[in-house]
Amino acid sequence: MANRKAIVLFVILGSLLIAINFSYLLPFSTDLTTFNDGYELNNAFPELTFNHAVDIQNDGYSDNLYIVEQVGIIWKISTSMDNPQKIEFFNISDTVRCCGETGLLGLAFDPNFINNGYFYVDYTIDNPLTTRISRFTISNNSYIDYNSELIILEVLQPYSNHNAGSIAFGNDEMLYITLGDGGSANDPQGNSQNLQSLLGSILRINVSNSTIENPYSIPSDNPFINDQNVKSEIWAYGLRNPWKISFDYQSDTLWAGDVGQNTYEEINIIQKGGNYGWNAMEGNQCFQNQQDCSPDEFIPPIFQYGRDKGKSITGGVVYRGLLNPNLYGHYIFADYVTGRFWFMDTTNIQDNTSIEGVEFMKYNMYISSFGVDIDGELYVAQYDYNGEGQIFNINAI
Ligand SMILES: [Ca+2]
Ligand SMILES: [Ca+2]
Repeated sequence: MANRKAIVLFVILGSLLIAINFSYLLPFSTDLTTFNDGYELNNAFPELTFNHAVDIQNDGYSDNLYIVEQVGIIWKISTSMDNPQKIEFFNISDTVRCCGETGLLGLAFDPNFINNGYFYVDYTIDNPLTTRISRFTISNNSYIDYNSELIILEVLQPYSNHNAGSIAFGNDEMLYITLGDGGSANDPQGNSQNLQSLLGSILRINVSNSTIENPYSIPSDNPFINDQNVKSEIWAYGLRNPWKISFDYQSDTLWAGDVGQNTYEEINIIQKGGNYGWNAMEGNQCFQNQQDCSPDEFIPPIFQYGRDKGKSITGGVVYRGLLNPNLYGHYIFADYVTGRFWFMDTTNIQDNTSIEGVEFMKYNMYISSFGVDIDGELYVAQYDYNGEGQIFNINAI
């Protein structure tokens, strides 16, 4: 009898626990797969899949969208067609060292691409491990002569990770290049605070008169041009792995997502000559209790989040399109690992003043890049190891 009572009690208690657990867990487990607050991802090109997609760009004059695959291929898609095909635009897969954090990582079209056919890529080569930024030229009939490659800049990479690799032109028509701290962990070589190293920095160079002998020049208004002890290419430094920069051309602001080490992921507005703290600081906190850390010396992130929200930030873009009026002027970004999306209203932003990121979606996928088409409409790249990655739009529900 005692046993039977115990069993009955056990069943009742168990049922109660299950009921409680279900009522508690149901919304929570839903949140693990997807969470939407006002917006959702929609497949932009349902018929098309991509292999290790890492960048999305437009060419500044046509409705073509360019999807960069880390393996060394760039696909061209016409956004005005109903069911567009992907057309191979560029292929250096035989040259590129891929993958992990190496590969073809960045693409930028020359501000005068329509006339000169120039575009720029950032990719990794082996023996020795090197980041290379090159210019290629496309002819009028869309043919690329691979012999047109003009190497702009090469930077040795001490370790295979933290190569950043995002490149972009500003309103000033200068080329901005992101370089991570070199890699490994904790910046063991101290590159990010070392102004004699290009690593851990955002560079700014002039490529408007590039020749093989003089592939770039230093803009006369670069911050360290008169300092003999500093690499004059450096525009900003103290960055760990600025995976994705983008210009908001309307406000003339350069946005960067900087991937953290152990604790914080950062969004930064990049200023001329700015020191963003790494590896003295991680986010708003002194890194590993460094004795010499003086937070006032560094530019703090505009926004940071901790390990409860994500592990690797994917910097985004300021939305200036028409289809989502409520997102106009908002910077939109995500976490690569957790698939959480945030927006922040940049309308009244002031220098170095933090603003709140609003988490508005979560998807169970790896988000590697944001990009916009010629109309400023937003695209999101899903990174996939098996060639099944897709490109999405963000739309109001
Ligand atoms: Ca590296
Ligand atoms: Ca920082």
